[in-house]
Amino acid sequence: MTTAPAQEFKVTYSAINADMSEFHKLFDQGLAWARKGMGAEHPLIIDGKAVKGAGEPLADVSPINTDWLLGRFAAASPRQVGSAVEAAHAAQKAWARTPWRERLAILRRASAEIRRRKWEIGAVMSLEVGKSRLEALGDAEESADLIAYYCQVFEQNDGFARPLGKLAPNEKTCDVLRPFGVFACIAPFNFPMALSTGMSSAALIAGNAVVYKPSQETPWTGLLLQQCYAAAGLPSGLFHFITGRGSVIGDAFWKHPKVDGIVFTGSKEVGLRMLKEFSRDWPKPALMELGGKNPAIVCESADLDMAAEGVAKSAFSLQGQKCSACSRVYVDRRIADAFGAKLLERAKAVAIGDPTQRDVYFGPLINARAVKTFEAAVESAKKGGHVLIGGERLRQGALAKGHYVAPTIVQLPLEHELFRRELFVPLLSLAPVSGLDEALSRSNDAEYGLTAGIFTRKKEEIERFFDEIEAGVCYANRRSGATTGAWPGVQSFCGWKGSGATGKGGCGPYYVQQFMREQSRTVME
Ligand code: UN1
Repeated sequence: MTTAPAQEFKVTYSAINADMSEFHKLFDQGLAWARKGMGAEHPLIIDGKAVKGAGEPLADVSPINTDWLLGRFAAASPRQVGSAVEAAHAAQKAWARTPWRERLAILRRASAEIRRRKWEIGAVMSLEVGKSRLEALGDAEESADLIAYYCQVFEQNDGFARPLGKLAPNEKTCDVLRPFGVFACIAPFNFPMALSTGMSSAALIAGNAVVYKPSQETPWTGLLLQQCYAAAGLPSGLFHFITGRGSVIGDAFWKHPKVDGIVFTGSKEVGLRMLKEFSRDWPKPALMELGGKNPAIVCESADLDMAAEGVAKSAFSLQGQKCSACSRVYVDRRIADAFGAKLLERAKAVAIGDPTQRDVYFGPLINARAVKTFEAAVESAKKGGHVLIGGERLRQGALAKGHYVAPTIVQLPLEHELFRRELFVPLLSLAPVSGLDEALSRSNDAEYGLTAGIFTRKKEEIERFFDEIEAGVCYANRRSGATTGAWPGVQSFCGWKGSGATGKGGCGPYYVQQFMREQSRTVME
């Protein structure tokens, strides 16, 4: 372990309150550590034990340069998933009985361990996902804060036990929230640490056990989370690390009868199928965050520099591969040219390259399939609209080794299909509109409702936006990100409509409760 930071400072996705030379020094150390660990073989971890996989191991390859083999990860069989579920089921009862303050103490140690190792975790994510240094550190830091915040919520609610009323003088009732049992936790590639940590820690704090599957693209980051839980002293039956091919174990993961709940972040298509098939015998909880098609609205009175900066950051950070990414912008016709020019300047200035290097902002897409999606979307944009900037795959020099495409802005007619389809690539669709009325109705004309942003100097327009926009995470005049960058305890990350299942979001004050069911306990004295 190399990287206990000399000083404590906090890195979010867009801001750093410390001297960047110290930041880069520590990141370089993390990177050196990660590079040394490349190419290793990794087993499954079931019940605290290393277990060999059943099939050909998965090759974990960097999207920056596909010659870089990051590691080989065991491929589990459905039977091995079943044994993890059984072990989780057996261990969970004792965990549920453990006093909640003891559970919180263990999880808080896990949060501290993530913070202690954040430079290593960030470096692995940079290699594995293609995140810039700031994005990678932000993800690691958010993970530590997520646990800290959920513990705080649990404490503020006194462990979710409270007295209720009485109908007779000798009647006494206590209302408690209690865990469901075993949660299947299925995580995506884009925030492989924060989303895995947020989903699993909330389940654990609430007293559940977790069977965890990281994305096929990011098993190494998932393994680091398992190590942080183990180092914190989490009993081994409570968190099982299962890697494998989605096509082989995907369904085994949540269809096992002893899985009591699902927590999932991923595509709407997969999420909807799970929701329909999961509650076969009786209704079971399924917490889901399912992507977005997030609009930004730029009004006539907006500060156009601020708007261009906020929109560009949310469209192009992490190469547009965020559920929260800004993928459509509706701009008042009267200022459309001026705004468009400023936005194009920002897109032109994006520093593209190997994102593990300092000062690179924009790395590769996650895989070849994402590049295909990008290329097909550009072709679609050319039918009816036009490409203002970008549109091509990048192959110059070292970029040819990875999955690189250019930051892209297209202008489209309002009816174009690209205003509706989630792409998860750095392609921003823009259209002029007649004013706020049209911008709001176009924004809401979507199956998704995750994040949204507005830029205006008029207070009444901000209020109207908040009242009428159909989205769970709303921002006004946010230079650091028009639609991205929610933080634990600051912005609840709630998907409306096709973006979420429960109407309560991660990062927020109503999240951890969803991993529990209510029991009222009445005693006649
Ligand atoms: C996601 O976009 O997939 O708000 C998760 C944000 C980050 C990530 C959210 N906290 O942009």
